[in-house]
Amino acid sequence: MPESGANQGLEEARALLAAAERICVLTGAGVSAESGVPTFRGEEGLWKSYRAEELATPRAFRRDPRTVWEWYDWRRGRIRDCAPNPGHLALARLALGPKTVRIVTQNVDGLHEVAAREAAGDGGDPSPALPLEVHGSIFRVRCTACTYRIPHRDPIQTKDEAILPKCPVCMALLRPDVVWFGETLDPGVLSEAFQVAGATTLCLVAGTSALVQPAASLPLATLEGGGSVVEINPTETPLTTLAEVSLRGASGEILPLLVEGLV
Ligand code: BJW
Ligand code: ZN
Repeated sequence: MPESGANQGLEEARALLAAAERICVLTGAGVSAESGVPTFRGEEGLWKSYRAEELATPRAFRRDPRTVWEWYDWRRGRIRDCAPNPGHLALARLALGPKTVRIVTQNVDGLHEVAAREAAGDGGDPSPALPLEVHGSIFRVRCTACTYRIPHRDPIQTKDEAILPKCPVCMALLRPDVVWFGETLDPGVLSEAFQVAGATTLCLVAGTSALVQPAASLPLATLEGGGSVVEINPTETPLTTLAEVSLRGASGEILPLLVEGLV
């Protein structure tokens, strides 16, 4: 039964987390909302009245690479100024603690990695808290024609199509190294994510509308494997009725309360 009574739900979720040997954490854009990163769906997800589904596609990039790069340049600028929030940091602390935890994120903003390094501290090993990024990274670019791929954080010049970034190897257009609608996810990353989700005792799902496949099916793999799901989201999602506990609220507030005492 989904449980939304604030305190009771929190205690129940805490008990599930405490008992779990292996935890898979699935995050979405909502986890970064309190850092100032816009989510995709809903009013605030709009940019110049475009929906993500109209811009995050290979077709949109083929038709109008300048507009698509302009959107990414705007988002990269917003994200560059953002820092991890208490939700990212709580998850990083959980993953660096005694339990076996794997963070799987749909986010491309890199904030889980920043949180992992911050939580590990100088000389600490952040690797247990580094996420599996199933939709890529907004701060990497790759060639549309060859295998060239490189980290890239600087602003992109988007005034004219002729000056969009080009591959230094073959001169074809560079694009953000993210997964667009209609594109397949990296098979190695995807199979690792499903393997982790299927073998986990608890899948903690935070800040995702759970609409975009195949990531939205990861918690279903946990349920099929006999594990349970705890959800954190201010609104209901298609996962809510399947979750053992569904906590209504902001992940930046709930996650620190949830992991308190476990790490
Ligand atoms: C808070 C909060 C706070 C707010 N605290 N929470 C099966 C059925 C139907 C369709 C498909 C299917 N299989 C594949 C498809 C097609 C498609 C798909 O899923 N479409 C759906 C829309 C129906 N999937 C694909 O095309 C995928 N490829 C694929 O499957 O290949 C094989 C194939 C191809 C074609 C046909 C069939 C098979 C690829 C999907 C790639 C998604 N890419 C994007 C863009 C990434 C790059 C970029 O950032 O620009 O990924 S789209 C966008 O959505 C982004 C996100 O990672 C993803 C998920 O969004 P997310 O994170 O859930 O964000 P929101 O905004 O939706 O939700 C935020 C939530 O936070 C809300 O619930 C808020 O309430 C909450 N929130 N504040 C906690 N403070
Ligand atoms: Zn190239």
